Amino acid sequence: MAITANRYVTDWVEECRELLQPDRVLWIDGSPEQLESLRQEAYRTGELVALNQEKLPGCVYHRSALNDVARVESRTYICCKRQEDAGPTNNWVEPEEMKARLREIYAGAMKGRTMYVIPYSMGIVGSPFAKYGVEITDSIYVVVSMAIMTRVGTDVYDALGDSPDYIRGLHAKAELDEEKRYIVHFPEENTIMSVNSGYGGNVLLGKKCFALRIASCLGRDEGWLAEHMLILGVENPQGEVRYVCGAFPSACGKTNLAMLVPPQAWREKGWKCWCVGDDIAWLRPGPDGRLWAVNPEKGFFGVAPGTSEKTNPNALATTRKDTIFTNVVLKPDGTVWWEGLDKNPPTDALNWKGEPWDPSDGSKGAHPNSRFTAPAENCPCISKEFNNPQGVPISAIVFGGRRAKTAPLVYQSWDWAHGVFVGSIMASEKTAAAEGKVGETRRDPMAMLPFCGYHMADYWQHWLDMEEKLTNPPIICNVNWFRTDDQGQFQWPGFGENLRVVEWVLRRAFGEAEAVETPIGYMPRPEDIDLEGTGVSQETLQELLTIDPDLWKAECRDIRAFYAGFGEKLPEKLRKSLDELESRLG
Ligand code: OXD
Ligand code: MN
Repeated sequence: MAITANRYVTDWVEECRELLQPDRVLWIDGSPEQLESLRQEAYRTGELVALNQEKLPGCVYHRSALNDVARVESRTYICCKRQEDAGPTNNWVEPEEMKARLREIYAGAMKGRTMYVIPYSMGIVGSPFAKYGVEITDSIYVVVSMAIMTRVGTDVYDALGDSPDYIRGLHAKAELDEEKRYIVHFPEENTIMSVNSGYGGNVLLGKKCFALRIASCLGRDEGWLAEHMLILGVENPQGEVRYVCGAFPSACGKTNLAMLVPPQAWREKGWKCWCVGDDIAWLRPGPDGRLWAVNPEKGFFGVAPGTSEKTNPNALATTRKDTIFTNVVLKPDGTVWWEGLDKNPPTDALNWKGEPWDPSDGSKGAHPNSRFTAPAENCPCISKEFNNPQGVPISAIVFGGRRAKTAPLVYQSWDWAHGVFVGSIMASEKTAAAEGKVGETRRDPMAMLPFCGYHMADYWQHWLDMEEKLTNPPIICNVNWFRTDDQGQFQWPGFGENLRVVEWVLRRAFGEAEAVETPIGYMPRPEDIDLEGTGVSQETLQELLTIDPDLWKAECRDIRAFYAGFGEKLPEKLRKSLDELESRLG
């Protein structure tokens, strides 16, 4: 029985039922009893494995198919009417043609299965920031994951009333056939369709699909920003909390920064850090002319390998209860392990594929993209403002990437428009872990390349247009924790020590710190960053704050080539920022 009278929901569910032909439809209400009975059912079929309830209460284990372990950008589409609206960085197919293609794959795909209908909210139900969604799926893993990552419950239907204003998301595992795998967005129809995958990033439709790709289009139309950003609160010894948002491509320590532990000497002085979000920020101009941020999610979908007591104790603590582990090592005592957790790989465990694993044979036990799906409220440093429907005021935005030589430790843009330029030229050098040539740079503007639901140049223009609504905008900076010396050794210790840089950024935002002008922007003087206890010398810091004009001239040529790909739509202000940068470099 439908648990909502909203016709826009019931008609659509009926339409999907006719197409996919499930044996039954189950309306998810989000109650603990219903979720528990679904987990029990999934234990029986093997879709989930119960973990050791004494050591990991409420935790479960899941394996995805071997061919289905990551987001598939090559199979991800933005299907708006005009190709030019999707832009050169998105895959596009004409919407009706795509729907016909998908209908064939969906036809009968839930025969013998149950169709689950999940009502969920991104943001606090009833808040001015909140947006609602309904996801249809045939996966219990998706139901229980959505219940961690989003706010699932019948109150979503109450808040929606009889309005059509919700995002439709249709997911079917089908045959998990990678040749027929599609992650498709119809931004003009508020619809997402995902098929032939069971991997979180492709099927938890509230996350990348809704909260970034679809929401970026909603933000463009409604005057706000949906960003791939962490939100961090920094509390000084006087008890004042200042908030920063940060965008980083993958493998740049974004989750670690979101849950940063201050250096010991700073903790002793009373510094504290609070996590509001680790992945997505929805940003709106407030009536006070500041930019206000909420994290629309309710959980963390974090990469497990590399997470340890040393690198990120807060993330690790978050996963000790009510967490779903995917594609990690399963130990015989019903606990889990992954590379980088500690130095003691288990010898009698199953690897992520479910095979007996011998750590000495050189193979990895956990998949490099294995994940934990954990409630944000488990996090020891979760912000008191996490559930504040108004969000938090943002004083600074930091963009970052992994650059061995080019980018300094930190620099501040001249103003908002120049900050948009700084975000648009974000880049990261490939590490051995990623596909492609080591050292090759991949431009990833605002870390949104795979997540912007419309033409990237229109998105930059939208960023530029936001300035008008912000009488008190955040400052915009760029950071780089990954500078190396001539021997290839990192020059900056990173992790908790990054607070020393963030603190300068936040003092700049309040006009409390000095800076010098350089060709690329404002930079701290070495004495502006507290090095005590880092082991970093003044000379090294000086090097970290020095730029090589020749590298930057080459960088400008590369940016020009990158910008050329956006044609006529490239905003004039960005072209001008590039020209000015080149002329300052001489
Ligand atoms: C993520 C990603 O999983 O950015 O957060 O890929
Ligand atoms: Mn992300």
